[in-house]
This record gives sequence, C-alpha cells and structure tokens, in this order.
Amino acid sequence: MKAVLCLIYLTVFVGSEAKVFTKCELATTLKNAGLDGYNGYSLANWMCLAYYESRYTTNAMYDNGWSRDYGIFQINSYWWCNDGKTSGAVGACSISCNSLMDDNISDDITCAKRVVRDPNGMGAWVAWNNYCKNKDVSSFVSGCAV
Ligand SMILES: [Ca+2]
Repeated sequence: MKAVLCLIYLTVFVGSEAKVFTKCELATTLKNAGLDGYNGYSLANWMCLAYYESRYTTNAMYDNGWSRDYGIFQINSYWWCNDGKTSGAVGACSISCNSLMDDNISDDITCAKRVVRDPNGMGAWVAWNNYCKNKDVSSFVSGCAV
C-alpha cells in the first residue's frame, strides 16, 4: 500500500513538475512551434521576452493583488487565462491559468500567439517594452542551432 501511494505521489509530482528551460532548448521549442517571425516578431524577440518575464521558468507566477501572471510568458489572469479568482476576467485564451504552469508549454505558446495578435503586439508585455524593444536581442539565440 505504501508503495502504491508512493507511486501515485511520484506520478502526480513528476507530472506537474516545473521545468526551467535552457536557452537553446527553449529557442528550439519556440522555433518548432512557429514563433520565429510570428506576427512579425523574430525568435530572438520571443526569447528576450521569455527571459525577462520568467527566466525561462515554466511555473513562474506573479501576483499584483488584483490579477496574476502565469508561466514562462507571464500570461495575465485578467485578459487571457482563467484562475477563478480574478474579478471581471476576460479570459480571451479560454484556458486555465494552471495549465500555463506545467512543463508542457505548447498551450502557453498558443495563448502567447493570441496575445501578440492584438494591436499592441509584444507591447502587451511590460518586460519586452523595457528590455527588448528596439534593442539588439541577437544574443538570445546566438550559439543555438536555430
Ligand atoms: Ca502548459
């Protein structure tokens, strides 16, 4: 019985384990998901954005008091994802914020594509405005086979 419980625990734990991507691992994942050039933004811009928003950490979460930002792209619970505790939330990605915290970022990427299709583009992300916009971001992909 103990062994069974242990196995269940291990499965749940491993299944929800957070992942911190390495630079080139993330660059390859984002490129394969079609982000390079998506809506006019280079892969290096996506990488810069993810670096300054989460340091490539899949379970990053920031609580500003009235809403929360989730995951590797720090997607907001007012506009995009649903966390069940954000008053008046729009939830335009129709996704649970929890699923933006696991180590599978394919749904995070789908939602990020939705975010960047808005008129503000990457301007939706404060960190991108502050640290990546109009900057030389080439170092975020340099040395990676992408
Ligand atoms: Ca996810």
